[in-house]
Amino acid sequence: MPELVEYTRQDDIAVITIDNPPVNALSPGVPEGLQKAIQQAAADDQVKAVVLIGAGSTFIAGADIREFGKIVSGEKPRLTLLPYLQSIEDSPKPVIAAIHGTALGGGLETAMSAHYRVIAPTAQVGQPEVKLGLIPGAGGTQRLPRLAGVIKALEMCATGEPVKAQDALAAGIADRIVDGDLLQGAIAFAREVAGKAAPKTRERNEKLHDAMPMVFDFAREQARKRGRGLRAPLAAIDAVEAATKLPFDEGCKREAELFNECLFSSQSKALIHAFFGERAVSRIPGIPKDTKTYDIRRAAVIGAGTMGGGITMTYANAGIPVIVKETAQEALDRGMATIRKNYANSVAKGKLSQDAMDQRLALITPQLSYDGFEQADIIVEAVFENMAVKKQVFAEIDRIAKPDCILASNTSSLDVDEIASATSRPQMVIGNHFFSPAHVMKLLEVVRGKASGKEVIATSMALAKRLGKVAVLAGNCFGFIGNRMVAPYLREAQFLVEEGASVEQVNDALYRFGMAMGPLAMDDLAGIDVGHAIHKEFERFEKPGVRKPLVADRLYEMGRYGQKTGSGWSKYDANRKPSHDPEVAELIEKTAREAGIERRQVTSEETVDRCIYALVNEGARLLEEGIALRAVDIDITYIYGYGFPAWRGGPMFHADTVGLKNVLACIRDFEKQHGPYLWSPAPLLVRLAEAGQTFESFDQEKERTART
Ligand code: 3H9
Repeated sequence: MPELVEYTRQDDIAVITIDNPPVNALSPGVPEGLQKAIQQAAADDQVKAVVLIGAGSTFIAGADIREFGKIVSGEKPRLTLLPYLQSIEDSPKPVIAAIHGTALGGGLETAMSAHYRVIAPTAQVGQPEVKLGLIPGAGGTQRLPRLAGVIKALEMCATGEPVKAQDALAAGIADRIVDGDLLQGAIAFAREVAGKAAPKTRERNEKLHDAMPMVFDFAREQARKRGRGLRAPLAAIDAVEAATKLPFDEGCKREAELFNECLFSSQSKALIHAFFGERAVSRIPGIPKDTKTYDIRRAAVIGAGTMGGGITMTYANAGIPVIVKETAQEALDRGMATIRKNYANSVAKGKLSQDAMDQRLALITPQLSYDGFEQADIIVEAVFENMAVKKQVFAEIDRIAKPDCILASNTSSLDVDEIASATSRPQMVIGNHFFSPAHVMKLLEVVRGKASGKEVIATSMALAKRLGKVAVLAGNCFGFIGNRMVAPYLREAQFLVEEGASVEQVNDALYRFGMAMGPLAMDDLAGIDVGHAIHKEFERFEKPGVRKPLVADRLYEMGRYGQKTGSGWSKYDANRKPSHDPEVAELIEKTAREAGIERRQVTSEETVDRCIYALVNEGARLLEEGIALRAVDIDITYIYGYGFPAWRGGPMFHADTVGLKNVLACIRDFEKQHGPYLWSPAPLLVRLAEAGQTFESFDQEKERTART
């Protein structure tokens, strides 16, 4: 086994280097190695001080997250890093942590156990554990308030947001910023402090008195608002509060109790699943990491509407020059005005500087012609969701684009192969489905047509990262992963209102489940006209005689397109705040009466089960068909594209957590009540439930290999 911690000496200074690629996590062997190296330095008469540094691109990125699952399953004993870190603080010779890259979680806790911290100007430090449903568990909630004050510690531990080097210096977390060579700067610092009494954070209590009780009340109120339903931020606040009431060791005990409570929670399992999932979706079977990618230096977008405008901003935000083309001056002006307004709003909120806004706008070239398209490395079509229109656009760009230009469609549902057939180069065609607002939403659904080249797929996945997106690769079918699943989800939401629930009850039940917004609120945001256009394309797949939702089409006929027209399922004021609309309630009742649907009381539980299990059942079909590569691809699609609560891990992970047998039993009940066409359980769900397995364990690649 390679040494994870290396001990060397530069004259009178011991240098301890953590070398555990890729991020120097505190995996088994590292804390032990650290302790041993500290002892070695203590025993070495030549050594006056110790520098602790990370090899590679970063200091320590925290505990090894992969170990947590093993602890929860009982495979490994509970993790206790405290004694190891205590041995750093107890070192008789001053220890200086030298931070570059990131010192996160257990990494910052290690650095805070050292007597001093020097930091590279580009480095960041943070306690991001709450993002994994955890709290700092190696003294972070006790040491950070002693170094940075209670308010800063609350902010960092409860939000999980890192702070930059300058901020760390100002807060007292770092003692010095080192420009230039970090190791040499740290050694110079070590020589300055060698022989002096070293300060111990556990003994620094003066900063603990800057907190009044209301500080904690305020922090809790903020945490509840920010993370609806989340336990960890509240536990982190409790632990920091304990620092102000208990001696250090007692505080650490309280921290450990809270840490363990969080570690064994379903929220933490779900968030850790999402953490690794976000990284797993970039691994595509059959497309190795070293697949050639195209260099994307210039982009062009067709359409300056809501989607085209957002996509244009996304490219400009990533520093890529982009042409945006419209067919009429008025539409182009409107699109550019929206782009300017969006940027100006960010400047007004202090999220963007005026300079940055000007630079981004300078990267955008609005125009009515195809001039310059011949130089674009990628062209993204974002026109109306209609096959004939899209094919015409693709035929046009095929004539203009250079041979190695990627031709991407932002279609949210249409057949990518049919779109590609309008060109002479289907291998260069791919779906790049952005989510509205495209410059904000993190998901990019990359849709592979049957001819899409490997390099084109690899480029899209890599480009997404550059654009600040998380890309999920989907196969080509109507609606791909996201919208194919959303169809039955919205269908059930609409059936429920026809059966007796109010629009508000349906929205509220799913909101309380944790969705960013209820399904009918989402329909109003996305646009009932957009749903209608998709529905028209979808009609050919419908089976005669099978129940279908009736109200949305009527809303469309009434011109109630949702938020954009001030009315849809709800009424909206000038600030887009929704309210109950009696006209819609009446319309729903009338429609139900005419269709002979008996109205009844609908519970929140039924509402959630019908909507969420409709998602899960369709997800299982997508998984079996190979449209989604793995269950986690569906989960990430829903977390980043549809506001599914990350602390439930996505729809498929949620189903695994509930237990597939329970999900299947519920779906079978719905099948009895509402008929097999809508509710017959997906064969994969039946198979996994009966075998006592999970979606997460299902390996579609293996199945495919076994079948062939
Ligand atoms: C903690 O510390 C609890 C403590 O209080 C103590 C409790 C007792 N462990 O993100 P990347 C992997 S909780 C294991 O693509 P980047 C990652 O999966 C922890 N693996 O790189 C990926 O693997 P693969 C608190 C980890 O440059 C590879 O490293 N710390 C860990 O874009 C590269 O990662 C955190 O929450 C880990 N801790 O970003 C920090 N971290 O190549 C979590 C990463 O196989 N990490 N990996 O897919 C991060 O935020 C980012 O990884 C970081 C680098 C910013 C460090």
